[in-house]
Amino acid sequence: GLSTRPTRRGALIVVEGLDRAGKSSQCEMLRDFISKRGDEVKYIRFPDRTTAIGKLIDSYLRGSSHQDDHSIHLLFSANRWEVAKSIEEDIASGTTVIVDRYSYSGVVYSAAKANPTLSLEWAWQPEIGLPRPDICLFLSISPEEAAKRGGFGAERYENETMQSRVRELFRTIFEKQQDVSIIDAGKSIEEVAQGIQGAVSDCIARLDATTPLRK
Ligand code: DGP
Ligand code: NA
Ligand code: NA
Repeated sequence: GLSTRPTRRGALIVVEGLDRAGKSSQCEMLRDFISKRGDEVKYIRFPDRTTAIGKLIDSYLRGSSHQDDHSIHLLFSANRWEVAKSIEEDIASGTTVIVDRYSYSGVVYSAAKANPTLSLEWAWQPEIGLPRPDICLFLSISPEEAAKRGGFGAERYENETMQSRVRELFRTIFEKQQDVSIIDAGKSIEEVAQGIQGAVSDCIARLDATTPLRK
């Protein structure tokens, strides 16, 4: 008779790093790599500045509006929650989803503000229950290498003080976190891409098609 083979689910791949680590180009190259393997793939990024919440975030990042630290934190989180369902549906239907920044940026950038009532622990709470990545690739870049890549942009957080706090906090959370691949993003674009492709191929090979996405 007809065999109904269940669709192999897609993978949830998160790419994290400081500003100027090369996340966007690497995400595009990874999307092409997965597509060439013959898999369905989507590339999304957070913050998604196109939604109503995303527009508030965009205005805050460009310095056009003020927000309380907690309030903007919850908006960034809400901006992920508003897409969570569609990520789950894509993955269930066999599409691999590459996400440029996720909960890790969420907690780290907010906790870096050193607001006494905005701890890492507080910052994690609204992230609980979001689809959990199968792998997180952290593009690690030294302050020296980042400096070579040119000056900061004009957005909030794009300054030395904030970036060095963010770097320290990424290190702190990724020491404890499983399923994280630290990629030396100071290498050439091709070398970085190869490192990412190796880690992602291993992850996909290990994925049990019948195991649902974790929360
Ligand atoms: P990008 O569009 O990737 O350059 O991100 C914009 C900036 O917002 C960047 O400095 C990182 C920061 N960011 C990204 N996600 C979050 C988040 O969830 N919370 C906070 N506080 N900042 C975030
Ligand atoms: Na940025
Ligand atoms: Na960026």
